[in-house]
Amino acid sequence: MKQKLFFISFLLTLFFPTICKAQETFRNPIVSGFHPDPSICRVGDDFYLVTSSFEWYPGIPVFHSRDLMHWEQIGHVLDRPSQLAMKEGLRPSQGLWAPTIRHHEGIYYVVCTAQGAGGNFYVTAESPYGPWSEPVFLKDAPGIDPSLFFDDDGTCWYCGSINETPKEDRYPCEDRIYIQQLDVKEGRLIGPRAIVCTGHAVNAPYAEAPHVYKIDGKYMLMIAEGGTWGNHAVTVFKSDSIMGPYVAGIANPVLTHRHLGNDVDITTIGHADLVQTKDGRWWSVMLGVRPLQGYTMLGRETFITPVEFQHGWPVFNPGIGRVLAEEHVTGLASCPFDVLPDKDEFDEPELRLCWNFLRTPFSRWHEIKDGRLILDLRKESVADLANPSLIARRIEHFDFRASTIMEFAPKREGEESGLIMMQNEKNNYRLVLRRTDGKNNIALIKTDKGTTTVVAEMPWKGRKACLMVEARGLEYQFAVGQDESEKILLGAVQDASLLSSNHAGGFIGPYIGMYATSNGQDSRNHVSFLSFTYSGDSF
Ligand code: 6LW
Repeated sequence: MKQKLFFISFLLTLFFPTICKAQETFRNPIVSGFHPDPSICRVGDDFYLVTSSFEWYPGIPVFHSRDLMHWEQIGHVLDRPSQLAMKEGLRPSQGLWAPTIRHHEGIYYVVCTAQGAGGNFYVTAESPYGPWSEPVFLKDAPGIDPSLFFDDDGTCWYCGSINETPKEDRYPCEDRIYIQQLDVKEGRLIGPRAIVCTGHAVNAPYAEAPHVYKIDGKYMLMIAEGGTWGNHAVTVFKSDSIMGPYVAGIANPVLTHRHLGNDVDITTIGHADLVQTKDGRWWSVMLGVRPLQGYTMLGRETFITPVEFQHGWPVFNPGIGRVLAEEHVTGLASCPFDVLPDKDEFDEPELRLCWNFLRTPFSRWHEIKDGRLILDLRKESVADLANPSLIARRIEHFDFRASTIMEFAPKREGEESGLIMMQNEKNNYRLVLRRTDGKNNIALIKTDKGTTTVVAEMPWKGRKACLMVEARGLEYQFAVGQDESEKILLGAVQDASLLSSNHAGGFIGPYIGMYATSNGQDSRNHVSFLSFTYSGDSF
């Protein structure tokens, strides 16, 4: 299917070169759903972007664009268990934090923190499509949010944030940005380490997300401050030497939405990275939240805004000073890509790139065969901090419909399979076919802050079921049928805010997908998913 779409789009570009055509505005976010901590680089006419993926596997999605507006996922940086060991017990919101992508002399570098899974590391590749190398862990690199900067002489500089300052030491300054040389041949930090910044104000908390650039012969350090939620901000500093001293820009913070209050369409703007187009214009990507009645329903997403250097300092969205939901394009021709059909019929040998596992799957418990995704029922459940038989994708829209057609015959008490919507092990909805008291039922089960209740349950005959959910903002309506045309509502309208980051806590965003478990029992049973459809109403 993918090859076919690619071929059609190739033919179209041959015969209709205007497919890359001018447009006046485009919509933010550029990558919707849980995609925080973006980092970007350009190679020729191509832009590449990576975001954090935390405990979800494969790790670090890679996106490609030629116009900065349309981003297509082309792979993952860490897609082999040998590269990323997110083991049982890894807590939600641990895992991969804040990658940086850079390109130098034909090699792509991604540097990142694997929280609870080895610390700071980097990988390299000759192509952003992969394969990426095994990770090189930097044992002597403390903290989080690593970044790389290649100076004109080829020297590679590592920049990071030392966090976890004890509470009693937190005022006036806490987290510290440091720079040290990285020997990329040896894979280790060398030479002296300089603490270069603690934020632009004496009481600036959470100095993090650093990136270094060289602008007109000076080193510019750009960082995030204020923490990743409402007080998030971007600040800049300059120095004549890479190791400092860095002097804060007088216009700091150069970008924030903290002064706009909670009642705006986009909040928490921060954690930015810069890129320059071929014709010399600057753009910045950053994370932000689109609150829905105060709830972070889609996690932190990736936004973009133009930047202009005035008197050597960056001005974000000149004349406007904030990130807009609708941005004006500045000289970039629109290059959309072909979007896959909403319905995934598992007709390719590999899973689509949108599908993720929870933590690293060290054994193979799924199979794609004859247009079916088959999952083994295993003891692990979503309530465990494990790698359950669960394959899910990000929820990327406030309003969407999702359904999955499943064939499953529960044989023993406790066996269940179906649709799952989750933020973490303590906050989720499951619409499953299960066996209880010797009978097969469809049950809607809610886990809210760790407390599980059965919302609704009905007897079910046969092994086939279509499990459905319709989301309208803060409301979910679940339904079941023999196929997509039958719709028996199950339970009343449910509260979607249970899956929000405010309610569930943590840094991640909500997922929806397919799930199977025998709830601690031995089982040789399987479930077949024939299709999974997700269609969202854009913006
Ligand atoms: C990220 C850091 C942050 O590493 O959240 O609050 C972390 N700030 O920049 C996870 O996204």
